[in-house]
Amino acid sequence: MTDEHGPGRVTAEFREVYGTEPGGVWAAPGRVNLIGEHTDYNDGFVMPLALPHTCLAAASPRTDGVLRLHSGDVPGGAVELRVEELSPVAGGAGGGDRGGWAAYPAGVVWALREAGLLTGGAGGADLHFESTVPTGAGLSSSAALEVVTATALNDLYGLGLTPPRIAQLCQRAENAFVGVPCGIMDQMASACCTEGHALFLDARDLTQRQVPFDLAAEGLRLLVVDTRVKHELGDGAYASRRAACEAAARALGVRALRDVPFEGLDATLAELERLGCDAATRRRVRHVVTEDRRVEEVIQRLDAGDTRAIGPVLTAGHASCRDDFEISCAELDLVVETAGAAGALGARMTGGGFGGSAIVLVAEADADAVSKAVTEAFGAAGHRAPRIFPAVPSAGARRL
Ligand code: GAF
Repeated sequence: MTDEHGPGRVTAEFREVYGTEPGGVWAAPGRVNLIGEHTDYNDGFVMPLALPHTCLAAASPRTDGVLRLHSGDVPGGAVELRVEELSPVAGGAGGGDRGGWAAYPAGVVWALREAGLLTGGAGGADLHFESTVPTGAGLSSSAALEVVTATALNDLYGLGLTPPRIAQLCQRAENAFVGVPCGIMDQMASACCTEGHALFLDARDLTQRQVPFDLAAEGLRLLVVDTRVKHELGDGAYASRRAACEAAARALGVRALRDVPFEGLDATLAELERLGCDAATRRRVRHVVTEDRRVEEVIQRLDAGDTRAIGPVLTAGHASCRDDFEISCAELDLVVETAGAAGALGARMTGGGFGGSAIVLVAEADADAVSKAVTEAFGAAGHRAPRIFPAVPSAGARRL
């Protein structure tokens, strides 16, 4: 057995738990989002990149319709379920809000069956997971767990699913089985990102483009600052933001807020006021419409080869998340303010918000000073020390 997070260790652990050899080992990464927050469920644009941190799964198929799930990161034995009994209502293993990590992989198996992809006794499997994606940090540890499960079952059962289809089924699992009304970004990031690139995604039709994002070549670094303030998507605030956006789109008679043109934004906001929409909802709309525009600006600057120039756009995105979408918190704001004052090129919260992580774009030469300034500011404010590490654009889900 090896101590390293890798195929050797999960294989050895699988053997120990199940007493047999696994049929293979798969990996799926966590992500940070460069820009495009809360735009995915508004059919808009996002731009995540995969982290080197992965959820690994060692897995084997079974022929008796039994699903066994074991995690090296959670104390306790394997959870044992019958595939045919999985239902979003009963939850089998219990849902995200219904109690536990096993709902994510169980939900994926349920979603594959619901889509008619696993029939008869198919779908049974033994799975052992180990993850280095920090949990509750807004870095998509849940999506990594879902996507590694679907990728492993796709191979084990020869389902022929493409990465975007895998992402859709994982989103279905999280929405309907776990009960979290997330968009498609995190699952697409985990399934489709490639090394050295950010993923420019149109969340309406899943059109995607791999955008070269070679920070080292430009003497830059993207830091992740995990504030260690627990972020929890199931707590209702995410759902209420989503509901406000959908209500505004209905009031305007458009399919989604993506269809509100940036150029006519002031007129749209005036129209919403006339229709009786409250001020908070109008701010939500302004965030979504301006955020889509910021994704386009980032793309233009990256296409022009000017990565440094995306810094101010990231910082403007943070202000919009903080003031208009109201999903930031004191710790995230402190990262952005302190990093900016210490010489960072730009910074913003990343992911769902209400805690979790921020990203900081910084010249390599300034990275240590900026990290130190942020850590000291946290100490002075009486916050727990943040965890800071570089985001190296990494590969999406794969068999190892
Ligand atoms: C969470 C969700 F899961 C994503 O779908 C996305 O909405 C994000 O918050 C905000 O951009 O990560």
